[in-house]
Amino acid sequence: MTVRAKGFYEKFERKDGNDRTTHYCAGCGHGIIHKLIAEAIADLDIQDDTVFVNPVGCASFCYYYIDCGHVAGPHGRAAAVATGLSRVLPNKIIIAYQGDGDLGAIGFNNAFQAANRGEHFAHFFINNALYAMTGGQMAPTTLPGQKTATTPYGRDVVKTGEPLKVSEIFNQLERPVYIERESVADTKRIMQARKAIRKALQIQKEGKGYAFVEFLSPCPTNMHLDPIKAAQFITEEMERVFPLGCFRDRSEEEPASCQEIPRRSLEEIVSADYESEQNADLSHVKERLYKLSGFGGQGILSLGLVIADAASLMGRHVSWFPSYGPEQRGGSASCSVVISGKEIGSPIIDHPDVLIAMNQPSLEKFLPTVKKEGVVIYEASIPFEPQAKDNIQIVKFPAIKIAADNGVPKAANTAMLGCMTELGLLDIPEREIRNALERSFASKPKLIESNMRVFDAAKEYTRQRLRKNRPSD
Ligand SMILES: Cc1ncc(C[n+]2csc(CCOP(=O)(O)OP(=O)(O)O)c2C)c(N)n1
Ligand code: SF4
Repeated sequence: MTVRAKGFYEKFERKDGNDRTTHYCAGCGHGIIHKLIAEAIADLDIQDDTVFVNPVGCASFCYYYIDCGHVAGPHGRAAAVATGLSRVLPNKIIIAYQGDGDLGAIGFNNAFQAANRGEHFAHFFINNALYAMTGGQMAPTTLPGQKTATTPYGRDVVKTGEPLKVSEIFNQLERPVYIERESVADTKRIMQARKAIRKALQIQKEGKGYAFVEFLSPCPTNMHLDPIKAAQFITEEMERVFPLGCFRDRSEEEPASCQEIPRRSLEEIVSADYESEQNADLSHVKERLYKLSGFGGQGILSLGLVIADAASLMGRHVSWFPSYGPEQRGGSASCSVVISGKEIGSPIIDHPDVLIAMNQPSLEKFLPTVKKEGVVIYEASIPFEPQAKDNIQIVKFPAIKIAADNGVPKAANTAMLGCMTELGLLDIPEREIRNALERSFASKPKLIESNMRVFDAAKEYTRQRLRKNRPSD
């Protein structure tokens, strides 16, 4: 039986299929680097205290293998996620792991700013000179003349710039404590890489600050080379552009150069910053679940944000959970808002108390999910008469017409907000709702007045025509 390296899971049970092998191709540098990190975590006895931020790229699945805490960041955002984690978990070891597409392209500014602030985490940067996971496109680190899927005639530096030397760039910054570039192309180099990983993690263990290690790493599959030739490419071609070595090691200096970032535990932050809210008695606040839905472009997500904003400034616990993607291009969009007097377990709503449906597909989709005695407000122009059951109250409301009649056809979401307010569905003083609506137009102040007009007209319509149905009465 194969014996796993220390720090790896005994079996890769999170991985579908074969739980004995990794998903990496033969000769891939990621597997080597994972092993070095896993062993270092175990040897430094920090396994139970380590949180690993996974990238998007071939290494998205680090969490299959390395036995420690894991968080998956969005593409390019590992350094931002690591910043948040290291600030609220000051006694933990945080590792951000990123490829050269993830760190050098979409996430460069995140990474650069974290290095510039000297955040307390170990930052491992895997430079294989291309985007591997997506099929071998040019990365910022692609060598001049290197052929990739998007540079079939070789990278033309006149058109696309020179390879980004991230270690050299970070070395211009004041606050990083340690910066080193190594390679995993052969055993001698792997031993240097091993040392660099241990150093970066030791710096974390001692709470000294930001440590960055870049690895030149083979990707035989997308380099279209066998593993031996891919390793040669690293040593003979990549090292010429990206020389190996330690750029900086200030770990033995007095703490002055390892400047301390104010870090407070989550508990401290909650008790200091939200003391008044903490002390406020919220036991009377009933949890309410709102599902807001319609076409992408109807302002559904913004409507949810206004409600969430108003409730959060009232000291309520709030979550806002959008669902979009292809829906933004004309399909259905929705968001879930939870307002509660106690901490919220999950932002996902299966059975809302209140459903706002601005189009027919959303009405048909979410109506069957509404709780008994819940409320549904649907856009009056939808050519569909929902049938009430389970004591669900159904309100037909001409949001689009009211918005258009008041000169802002796009403000049907604001009209819905007016209706919800007047029907007492929000349990938030109207003043706070108006403030939140106004804040939502902070970058477009010209729209405040017209939206207030729509809000008032919607309230007036509701008072005159629907108020007798006020669900909370
Ligand atoms: C927002 C976003 N844009 C683009 C993508 C597509 N994408 C997935 S991985 C990746 C680049 C991966 O390259 P790299 O960071 O170098 O990692 P590697 O796969 O080489 O290890 C891209 C562009 C995505 N998932 N999300
Ligand atoms: S495609 Fe390249 S980087 Fe991705 S697993 Fe295979 S060898 Fe590794």
